[in-house]
Amino acid sequence: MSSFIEDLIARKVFNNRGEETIEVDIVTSSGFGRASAPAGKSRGKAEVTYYARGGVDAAVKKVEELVAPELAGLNADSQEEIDAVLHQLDGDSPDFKNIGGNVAYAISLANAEAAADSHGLLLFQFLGGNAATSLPYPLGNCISGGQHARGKAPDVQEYLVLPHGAETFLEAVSANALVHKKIGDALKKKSATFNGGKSDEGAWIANIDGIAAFDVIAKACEEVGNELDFECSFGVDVAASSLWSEKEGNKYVYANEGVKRDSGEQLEFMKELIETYHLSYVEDPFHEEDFQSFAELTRKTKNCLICGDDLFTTNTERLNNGLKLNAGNAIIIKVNQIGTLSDAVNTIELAQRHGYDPVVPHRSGDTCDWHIAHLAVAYKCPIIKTGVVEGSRIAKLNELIRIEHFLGDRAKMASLKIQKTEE
Ligand code: 2PG
Ligand code: MG
Repeated sequence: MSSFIEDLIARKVFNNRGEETIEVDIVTSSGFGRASAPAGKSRGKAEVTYYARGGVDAAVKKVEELVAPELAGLNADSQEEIDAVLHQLDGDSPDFKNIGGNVAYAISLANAEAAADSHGLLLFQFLGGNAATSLPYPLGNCISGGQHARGKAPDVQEYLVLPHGAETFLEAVSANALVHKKIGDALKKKSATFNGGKSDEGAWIANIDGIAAFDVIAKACEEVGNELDFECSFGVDVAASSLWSEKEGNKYVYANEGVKRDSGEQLEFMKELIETYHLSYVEDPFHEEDFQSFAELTRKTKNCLICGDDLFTTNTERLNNGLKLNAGNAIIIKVNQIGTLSDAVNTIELAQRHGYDPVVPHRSGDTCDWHIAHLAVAYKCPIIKTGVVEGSRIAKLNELIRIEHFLGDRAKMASLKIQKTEE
């Protein structure tokens, strides 16, 4: 079976926000791969550029005229070589500005899938081999705030359930669905204006204050934990770069709460939330340049993943800055923050060598592309962060249910740093 690239086709498709995005098909002599790129709304400053001038239309043309002839005839099995050609064609810009990071993403992932298919393998098997048998825990977005919401929603961007006591992926997904539903019911009772509105990620949007949101999700997790007889904890993505304001005198501005916090107060606030609600996961509690505060919070808390998203932007250089200080103990891996699969794998490996847990997430603007499900299994990422409901989220969860089913007796849940209380 050979995996030589015969054709590469690009087209414009749409994501769940109705925004244009790029989809790429790669045909080899005996296989086929397809991938489409997601898009973030609360982006890190250090993320690569999504598209060069001219947007998706210009990108489609460029892929067909410039990239396709260069990749034709190459072996799709050599992912690193394919990704290196993408960097070369981009003129090795630091931010993929000439080709576009989302274009590189779609080509890189379509190539990986085409190579797997050429060997008659599923993507996670091809990338991870026989050792790829552990399923990630689904970290499910239940309440949206910040840049992902409108109205008087909480300032924190995401309230996320983590069913860390589940013994199977299917069990974990069922727990998340139940927590999401209970939260919807509770919001209906709590807020007169709640009309069942949801964000791009399928999380509820309600006019409640931030602390009320903590209480609602805490109660739902406790009830579901009791009903299903395993522990459900929860966490947040503060997305603190969106709250940070130099204009306001270097403060985190919680507009809906009507509170401003300086760096020290933010640290205390985060510590207090972690302790009060036994949070198992906190993403971006500080703005993207504050490595020091990440390090301090990591030192001062236990049994909680302190995860960098905008802080690291899947970039080895930024991760190295964090490693020097022990800033955080987990890292978000978004392939389209950096461009190619090979770049993202370098970051995952660096993180794992230093004991940081890689967390693979969706983006708020996403398609039904399910590749991240395979990446989580292939590279032993203990958590996949995605929504609980909504098509582009369910596409990833259902793919993991299929993978778990396919693995049968060999399937196990990943090991998490969070301890179960009975242990
Ligand atoms: C995040 C993501 C995904 P966005 O901040 O982690 O939830 O948001 O895709 O808008 O950057
Ligand atoms: Mg984030």
